[in-house]
Amino acid sequence: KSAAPTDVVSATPFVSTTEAVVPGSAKLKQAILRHLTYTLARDVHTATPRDWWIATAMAVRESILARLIATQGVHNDQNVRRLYYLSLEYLMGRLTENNVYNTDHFDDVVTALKELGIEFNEIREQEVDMGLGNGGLGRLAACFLDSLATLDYPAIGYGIHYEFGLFKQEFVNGHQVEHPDSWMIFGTPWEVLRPEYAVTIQIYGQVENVFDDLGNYRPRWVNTKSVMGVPYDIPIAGYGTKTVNLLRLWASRSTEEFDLAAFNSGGYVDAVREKVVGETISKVLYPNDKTENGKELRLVQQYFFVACSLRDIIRRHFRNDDKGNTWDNFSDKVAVQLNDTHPAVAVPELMRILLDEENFQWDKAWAIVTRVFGYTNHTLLPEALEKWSVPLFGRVLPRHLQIIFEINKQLMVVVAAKWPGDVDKMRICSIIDEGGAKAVRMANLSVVGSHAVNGVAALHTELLKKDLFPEFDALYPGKFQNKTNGITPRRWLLDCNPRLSALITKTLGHTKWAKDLDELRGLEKVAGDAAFQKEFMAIKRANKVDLAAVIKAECGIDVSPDALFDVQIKRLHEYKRQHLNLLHILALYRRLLQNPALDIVPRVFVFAAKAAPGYDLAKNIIRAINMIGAKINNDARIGGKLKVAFLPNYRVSLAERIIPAADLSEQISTAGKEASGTGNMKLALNGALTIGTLDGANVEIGEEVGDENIFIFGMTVEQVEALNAKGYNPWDFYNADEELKAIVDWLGSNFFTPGENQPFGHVHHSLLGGGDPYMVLADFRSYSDAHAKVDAMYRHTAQWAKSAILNTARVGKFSSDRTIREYAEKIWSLPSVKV
Ligand code: B1N
Repeated sequence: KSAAPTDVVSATPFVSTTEAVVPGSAKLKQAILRHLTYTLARDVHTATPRDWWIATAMAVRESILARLIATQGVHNDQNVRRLYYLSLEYLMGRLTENNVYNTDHFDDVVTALKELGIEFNEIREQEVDMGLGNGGLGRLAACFLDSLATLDYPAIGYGIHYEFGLFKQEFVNGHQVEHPDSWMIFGTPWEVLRPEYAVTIQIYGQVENVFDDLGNYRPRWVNTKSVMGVPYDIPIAGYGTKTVNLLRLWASRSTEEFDLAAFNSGGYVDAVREKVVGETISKVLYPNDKTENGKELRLVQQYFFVACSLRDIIRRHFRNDDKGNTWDNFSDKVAVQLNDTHPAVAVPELMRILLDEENFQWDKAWAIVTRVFGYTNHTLLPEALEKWSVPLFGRVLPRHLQIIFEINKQLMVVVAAKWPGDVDKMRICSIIDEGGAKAVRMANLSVVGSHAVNGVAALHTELLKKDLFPEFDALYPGKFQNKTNGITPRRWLLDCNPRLSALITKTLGHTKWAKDLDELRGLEKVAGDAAFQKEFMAIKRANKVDLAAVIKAECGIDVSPDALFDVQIKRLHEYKRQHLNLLHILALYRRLLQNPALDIVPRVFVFAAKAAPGYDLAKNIIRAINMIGAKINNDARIGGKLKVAFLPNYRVSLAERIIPAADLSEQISTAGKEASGTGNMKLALNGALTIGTLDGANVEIGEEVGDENIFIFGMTVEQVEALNAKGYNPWDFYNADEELKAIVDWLGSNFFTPGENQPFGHVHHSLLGGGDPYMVLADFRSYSDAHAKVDAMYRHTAQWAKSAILNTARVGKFSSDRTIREYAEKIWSLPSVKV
């Protein structure tokens, strides 16, 4: 074996891989100019802002790639145990600023650019977000990669190199309009193509049932189509450490064999044209967050990236055969985490490799598989639990379907032994749903195929055990665990809120907090200090001035930084109840119209949210907020006391502008429906107070910050269950509350869009005729009362400031570093490795 680490090659011909660039603004300036000339063919006179951004990224990249090579070399030489994170989504956002901060190049970059007459703040706006995810699940994967590298855990993320990430959102007359997100059309300096690790995988075809000479069943998967996966590597630099891990994303390419038939019959040009089929697999991210649609291409995407990744994992393991690696120690070296059920086809795929390619006996293969996998569940909502129609599954992956049937057969034996004669238990546990059209239940497959299953917040995990999987919890005691989500404090405080970061560093006298977020507890003792409160609130105000400029530019709305910024930013979903927020806005507006002298704290309601393109109700809620907002914003009668700003195209880089400026964080899902939430953590960390239900991680945020520093309202999970059991009728709440009745009727009218017929009919219907499945009306009054308490507290500037500071001081638990340490200890048995 050569001495060079085999996972890494030189990325650009200009960079020496052996000699890291010594930090220092002079060296950096040189490197920037070198890349301007030799990578971009520009000089300082013709360089565009985009050129400066790329040259800067390329310059910083040099030292990151050098560290990547070193890290992979150490991991390889020490034959370390690694964690492989399989996720269909990574919501990375912009990479440059985070990489600059994590590698401690910030001051040098700013200085170097200043000497060249360039502002770093301006060029960083050139970078398009890497938006390869829908929402919390994809962003969690990105935060985990940051923590894994920061804590020196050997880890590789695998996913798909989508050509189009989550759609761009625009509003036209208040309606959401989607546009393709061609984020990589001009390339990105942060990825490296690795043709030498391309793999070819098989899909479709049939299974031939054949027997070998000894009479053993040796199925053969034949007449398959081949697809090639080409990996792009994105370096993941840890903060304050030398470790650089990688995110490996697969792009699909047609192989020559793929269209041989077309080639022979239709001739050359048709054959080449047909090659688009293979390229289609990695074309586009499905924009559905929790609404599964069972589309064939989605299953093909899942299998494609899983098959490519497992091939790569196995290659890496056997490359170290000289260090003793065999299948016998595979599960000692390999831990694979399934980010929800989206990569669950990895379970039958690894079985297939072991059985059909490596000739393992079933039991030995199954023992390896179940030691390797862990499964994270992210939702209890039934519409989000993946199911694949059996005929569809059998057409795409015939051999895998056979294996799933065999796994299920053995599962049924175990279930029957535990509950003799109880067919109900068998029906519930079965991987195959037999009620109606037959379907493969991917969650059941994931539970059975993994050694550990976890929920993402304490409450969610309890409900996972009690409501979704009580039988499996009884069958496999100890398999279910909780791992409360977290967020990386690097992106979500250090990078996005430099003013507050500087104040914290000055006050605590160190920067350790960015790596040990519990250090923020040190702020508790100054929370009541008037001078500190003044500084803290001045920073909040400065961040609000910045956000006000964004609101002006994006929405054309003037807002005052002295108003209370009331923020709800997340995917648009009925269960998240943006329409509850809207009802409260209508109530305030009506109260002001009826009593113009009413003394309320001026508020700016900030929304940002994308709706899945086929989700009509969600889109109608967006329209309602936009049109009602427009009316309120232009109504001189209320003297500017209320403003509604719906910022278009919510994405990571926009969240980074909104979160530091928020006073109030809306976390108002129906209790039991939001598995965890992570925006709640980001907002609290940046000094926003939460108004929220006892749902997901809100419960734990309340435990940390204390009851007097959070506004909890609404029904508990138990109360929701009881009301459902008794039979919920929204009309009871509508008829019993004069104000509620008036605003719901108002919403149902065309007051806000004269001339239109039932413009918000969909929302209105969901609240009354539709049965209000998320009990918006039931929680309205308690929500409105909680807002009155918000209003009262905000008037007491010192009290509000103290609470805001205590929020920042007390949410250290929600660092993804804590989460990752728990996974590493309790699920992955993963030692860290210092580079
Ligand atoms: O995962 C986040 C949690 O904080 C949120 O509470 C949870 O809603 C979110 C199908 C999902 N659960 N399920 C999804 C995404 C895409 C898809 O196609 C389901 N996202 C969540 C992180 O744990």
